[in-house]
Amino acid sequence: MPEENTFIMVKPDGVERGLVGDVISRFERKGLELRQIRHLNIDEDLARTHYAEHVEKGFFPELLEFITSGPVVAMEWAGESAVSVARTIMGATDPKQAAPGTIRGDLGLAVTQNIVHGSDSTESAERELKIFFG
Ligand code: IDP
Ligand code: MG
Repeated sequence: MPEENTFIMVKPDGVERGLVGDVISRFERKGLELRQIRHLNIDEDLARTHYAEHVEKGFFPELLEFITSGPVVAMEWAGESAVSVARTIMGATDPKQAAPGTIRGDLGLAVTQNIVHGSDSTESAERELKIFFG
């Protein structure tokens, strides 16, 4: 199985609620490896770049308001099939539908404030890691 790198981010709700350690712990215990981490605020330009695929969607104004509302913790994680493994650990986009045992299933209720972002493919991971880590 291929070694992959993926981009994971604790969103403003997760940072505000003190869930950074819980999120990191879940990825560590799974066996993924933390490679890079930074704490930053996302401005509108960065939000539009990161969420380019969503800028025309109806929910984008709400997403923009949310993702720029406070600091985030951006990370690079590595490991075997890291992209899909991380998505499994995160759970479904809507925390109401996310399975128990997943980050979103255990810790969230609202679809916008869903605690964590994770790349959805190796191509997205490469693009997103470049945006946040150069
Ligand atoms: P993902 O984070 O599971 O990959 P995406 O479809 O890429 O989900 O959506 C990006 C983010 O936009 C979600 O994580 C969530 O914060 C927000 N979002 C997605 N769909 C909706 C919606 O229908 N209403 C409000 N916010 C949404
Ligand atoms: Mg996505």
